[in-house]
Amino acid sequence: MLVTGGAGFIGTNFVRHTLAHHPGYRIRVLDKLTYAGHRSVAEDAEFVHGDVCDAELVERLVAGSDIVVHFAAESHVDNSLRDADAFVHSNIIGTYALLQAVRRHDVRLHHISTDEVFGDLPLEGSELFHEGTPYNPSSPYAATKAASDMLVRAWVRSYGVAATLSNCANNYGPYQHVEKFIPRQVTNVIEGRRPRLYGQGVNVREWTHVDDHNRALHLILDRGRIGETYLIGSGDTRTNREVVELVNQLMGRDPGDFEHVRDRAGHDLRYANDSTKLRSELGWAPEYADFRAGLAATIDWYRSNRDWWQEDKVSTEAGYALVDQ
Ligand code: NAD
Ligand code: TDX
Repeated sequence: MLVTGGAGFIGTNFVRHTLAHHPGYRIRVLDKLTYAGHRSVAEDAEFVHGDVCDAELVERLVAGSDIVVHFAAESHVDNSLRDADAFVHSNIIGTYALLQAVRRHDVRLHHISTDEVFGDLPLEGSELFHEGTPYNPSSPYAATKAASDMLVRAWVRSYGVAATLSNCANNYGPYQHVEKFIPRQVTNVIEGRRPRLYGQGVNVREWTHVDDHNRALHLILDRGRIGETYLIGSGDTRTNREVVELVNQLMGRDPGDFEHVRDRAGHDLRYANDSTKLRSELGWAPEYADFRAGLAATIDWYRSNRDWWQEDKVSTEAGYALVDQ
């Protein structure tokens, strides 16, 4: 199994999960080790340091694989708003390079995507994204992920590539970069800073534990129908303000002790996935049904693994300070 982006947040957890629960796989990771990659974590798998856009390298690695799981991407919306170059490069050209290689070598591909390709839902109401929701991305990040999904679908239809796709909601758990919402607030509190809430904090996200995402991916790898898309989401939606209050509470602080900072440009209002297809076809259900317990365990992980995030924290906060976030 070739895992692209296996040194990032979800990829790292995926490799660990696969080695622990699916020992039949021999894993090779391809990762560029951008600011978001931590090589040390994927020690148990073979590691290739390289760019998924490097067509020759990708061709060679794909030729020696039975299956490719494609996580590699630039993943942070705020970064894409500052400079989208790397997003267009890695997310679009990288997926294209992989598709050409899996097409030539007839190798199964699973493409990891996001609910952000659908744009957002109104704050009020109970509407959900589903597999047929039209694409309407808001941010440069989401637009490049939408483009990569479109390429995969076209390669399935036009060339018969054996690919599946999944669009997951917001993940949380260990090894997530401190630029992202939950680890940023948790590490702020550990360092004696106040959490930072964009705007009024009314935006809603659906929080899914990374292990539940990875369990869904293995079900799709084992029994997903080729050419199909599966939406993944726990069903647990919360406003950002509620999440910050819970972080404060779980860390023994006054729940209302946070700062409002400048809102994100084009900030998507609400994400919520209808994951009925995944649940009914493949029998998936989240094991982390209790977000509070999952968050408490995640907080413990950041408390116990300061060495893992300390350096990233300094550079990340310096970047946020430049744009008043
Ligand atoms: P991440 O930023 O933590 O990790 C991305 C990894 O990809 C890093 O190790 C990085 O070095 C590597 N990478 C980047 N560009 C590369 C390139 N050109 N060649 C090779 N490697 C490259 O991201 P993540 O949160 O783990 O997200 C993984 C995937 O899941 C992405 O495709 C993302 O769009 C998708 N996704 C993420 C979430 C979420 O909540 N984090 C939700 C849904 C979908
Ligand atoms: O300091 C912050 N304060 C804040 O209020 C940060 C970093 C974020 N936010 C808000 C913005 C969002 O409404 O919190 C919410 C979550 O922010 P992010 O962690 O940046 O996630 P989001 O933009 O929702 O995208 C995430 O989920 C979908 C991942 O980063 C994507 O890779 C994935 O595709």
